[in-house]
Amino acid sequence: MLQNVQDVWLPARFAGRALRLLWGKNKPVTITVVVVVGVMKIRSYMKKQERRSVSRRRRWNNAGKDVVVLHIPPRGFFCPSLSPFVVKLETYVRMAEIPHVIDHEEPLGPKGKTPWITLNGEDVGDSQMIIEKLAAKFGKEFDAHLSQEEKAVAHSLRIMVDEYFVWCLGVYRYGQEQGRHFLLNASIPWFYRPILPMYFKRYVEAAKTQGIGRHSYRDVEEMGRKSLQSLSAWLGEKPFMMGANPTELDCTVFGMLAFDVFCPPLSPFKRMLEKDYRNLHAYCHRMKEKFWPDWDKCLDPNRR
Ligand SMILES: N[C@@H](CCC(=O)N[C@@H](CS)C(=O)NCC(=O)O)C(=O)O
Repeated sequence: MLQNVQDVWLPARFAGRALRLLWGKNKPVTITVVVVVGVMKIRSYMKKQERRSVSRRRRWNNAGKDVVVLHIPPRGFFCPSLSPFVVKLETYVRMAEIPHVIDHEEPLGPKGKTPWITLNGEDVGDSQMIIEKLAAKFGKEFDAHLSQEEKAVAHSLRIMVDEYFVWCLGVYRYGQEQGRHFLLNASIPWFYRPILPMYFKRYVEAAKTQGIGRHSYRDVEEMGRKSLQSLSAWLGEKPFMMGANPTELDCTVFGMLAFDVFCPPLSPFKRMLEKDYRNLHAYCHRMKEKFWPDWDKCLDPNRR
């Protein structure tokens, strides 16, 4: 480390002195030198990035026939991912026992979102589209045995969780709590920290466009409660959402609730799960035990 600091610091001091000298003697030449060196540095950085991206792409495309490369952000301290959609997809891949490798280098995919996959050289984004594609390709449609009515219920519950309840959580986490959960649950590189408030602000704006972000925090909490109440009532005494066996819907529900069940800080939703909807709480533990026996090994050990 000390060696590295000296490697950078000494040449930088030397260059600074040389530039000061040159500036005193000839300003136009100094400016030209700074511009030329700057352009050369930027070009060499861009070339290096290009080479890295080519080698990464080669690695992903050569992962092996029918091996899924799962592109996701680095692990969390208490939950393998802070993203409900990542936990959803990874749970599905485990449920279906599809061979896969994890990539943390490029978490944002073709749609600018995480998770995404590369399969036999093809990139696919969006957890639901990926699950449907994998289910068809590997013959792992866990809801194939359901009646049309049951499929309709499973679809509606999935939409409630993925497209509605997620906003209730987001308004709480990014709006009311201003992203505090992020800092408690994952190691965020120092250079990302100044950008985070911008990301949270963008989310709050998106929630306003969606509509839910225009309600008071109290109202949003109650809207979220109704989703949890519905899930809890539907689950009842069943081991899994659609009966005795797990289906795709379980990946969605577990993915969305895992954070509140397993991670700090205490939130209104965590409290609801612990006090009012205990069957959902127990269900999350059941899902974790069944599909994530290596849960602890999938956590970031660098917890402060
Ligand atoms: N419908 C997408 C949603 C994915 C999503 O919203 N991911 C979030 C993380 S939870 C994300 O990538 N956010 C980054 C951004 O929007 O810039 C899916 O099911 O995969």
